[in-house]
Amino acid sequence: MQTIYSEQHKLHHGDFELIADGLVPVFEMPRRAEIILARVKAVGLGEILAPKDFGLEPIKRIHSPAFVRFLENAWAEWAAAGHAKHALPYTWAVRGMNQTREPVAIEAKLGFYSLDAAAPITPTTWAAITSSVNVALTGAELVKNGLSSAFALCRPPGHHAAADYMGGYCFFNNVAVAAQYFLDNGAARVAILDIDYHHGNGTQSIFYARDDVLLVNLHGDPSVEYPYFLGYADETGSGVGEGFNINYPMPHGISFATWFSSLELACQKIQAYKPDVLLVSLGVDTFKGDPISKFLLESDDYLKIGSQIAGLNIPTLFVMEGGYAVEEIGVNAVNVLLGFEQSS
Ligand code: SP5
Ligand code: ZN
Repeated sequence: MQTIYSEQHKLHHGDFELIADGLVPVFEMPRRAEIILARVKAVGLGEILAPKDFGLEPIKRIHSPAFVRFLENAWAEWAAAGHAKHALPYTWAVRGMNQTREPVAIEAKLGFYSLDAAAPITPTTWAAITSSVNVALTGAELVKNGLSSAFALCRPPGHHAAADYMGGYCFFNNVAVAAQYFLDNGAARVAILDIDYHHGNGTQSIFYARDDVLLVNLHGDPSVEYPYFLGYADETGSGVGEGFNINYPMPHGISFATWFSSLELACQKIQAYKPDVLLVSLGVDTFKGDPISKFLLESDDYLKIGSQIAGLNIPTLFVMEGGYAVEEIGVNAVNVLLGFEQSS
């Protein structure tokens, strides 16, 4: 399997994120991608390719022009306002406040275009997030042109980002942009399987009213787990999209066997949909050693996940999302790909 990777990811390295313990050093760091790349090389997974530049048009098929403009200019505006530390939001428009009028002050724009204070913007974040999308799009092009699979080693991740907000370490929704690319280049139906520990709220929100994308999410129960405000089982899609959004929320501490039975159900739904292509939002923060998560998967379990996905026999693009047990992230992520290859 070919891997698409760019050194440009290193240009995004935020300093702090806000969690329950206060401002803490970011969990989402460059070393994550470096460890995965090292593992790809160590096992000889396949060729490693640099991304092509697809420009902003494919991004604007998913994200609003105003949001794209905000991200492109955010650091310059933040610096011009006299701030030196990495940019984080701290005020949000909640129920009853104006959620549609873009404010002028960059401090306000940050809250207007975000879900939380976990996606810090640095002077070079823009270069990294556009590169991460290009990694996903390059993988999509390879699969569109006939490869049976590819691995987009995206960083920063994307599945918490919606059409017009960032959050949860995510800025552009890489997997959503890639899915739309397939649809714009000949595919009639695509499926997205999101196995990151956290619900992919951004991807859900982007495709919620559509029937050309089947989205299946396996994740921690949002009543007790981030992103808290989306990801329940009764969110099944709206309008023509009714039935094309499927959530499998699961409690903290769930066994792999129970988690895997949800994956089997997910695969049945995907099989029945008969998609032209499958995209996998590949997060390995389900690992027992993950510092911010509460599932208990072990490294060998990831081989079985890959094998199960291969059983669908659909052209597949893997898109990297979360995973914060940094030293083990390479083994865990690449085990999914090895399990897939061994059963293909
Ligand atoms: C892409 C991705 O996986 N984003 C995840 C963002 C999660 N942010 C919220 C983390 C809350 C952590 N709370 C537990 C802290 C334990 N010390
Ligand atoms: Zn996650």
